[in-house]
Amino acid sequence: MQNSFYKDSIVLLEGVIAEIMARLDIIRKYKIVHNDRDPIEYITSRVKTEESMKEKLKRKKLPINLETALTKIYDAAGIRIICAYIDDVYTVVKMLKKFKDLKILKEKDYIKNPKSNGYRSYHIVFQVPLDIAGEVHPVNIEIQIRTIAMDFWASLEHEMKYKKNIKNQKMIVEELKRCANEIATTDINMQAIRNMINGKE
Ligand code: 0O2
Repeated sequence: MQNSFYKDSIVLLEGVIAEIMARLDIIRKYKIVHNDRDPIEYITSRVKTEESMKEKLKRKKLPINLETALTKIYDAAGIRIICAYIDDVYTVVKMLKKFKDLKILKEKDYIKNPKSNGYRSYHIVFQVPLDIAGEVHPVNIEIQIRTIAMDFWASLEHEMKYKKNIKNQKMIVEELKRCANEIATTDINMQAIRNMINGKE
């Protein structure tokens, strides 16, 4: 079903994910070999489903076609990097920015500037020069980097977004906001404790 919308471009979308995953894998292994801390807990990836892409194009009042999906929407290919601590998130951002061939198209720090609903995450969209048999294809990928706690919250909030006719929605939204603030405080406290354990404070 997905192939019918993305057609031959599925190779590029899966290719860009594989390319970034491979680069991250090498850095992580290199850090471990050199007794440096691996800032990443785990990584997930996905090609946005045809249904979700069409819904997003519609929501943004854009024409529903492949060209627009690949150029005007930045998250047809997406990677999510989950870290234990807030400092790790920024270490990963620095790590990614060291790839000189990746062009930053968009960057949003929803950790320093959380969304009004409480959403926290660091987003970067890169344009990656994907080399396929000597032919370079510029392909966009959205990378979301966040803590385990932020990810836990975002998964539940995302579930609510896609459910219709939820009872007590107003109360749930308020509760989620309260939890987001509690989680943010816990993330900061965990970081502070870790710094103390490691003699940084
Ligand atoms: P899905 O179903 O996860 O793919 P913009 O063009 O900047 O106005 P855009 O392109 O949506 O908006 O960019 P943004 O804000 O960086 O969001 C991109 C993705 O981040 C979203 O994709 C979500 O995955 C995630 N995200 C952003 N805001 C929220 C939020 O409030 N809650 C949760 N749970 N996730 C969020 P999609 O396509 O909206 O959704």
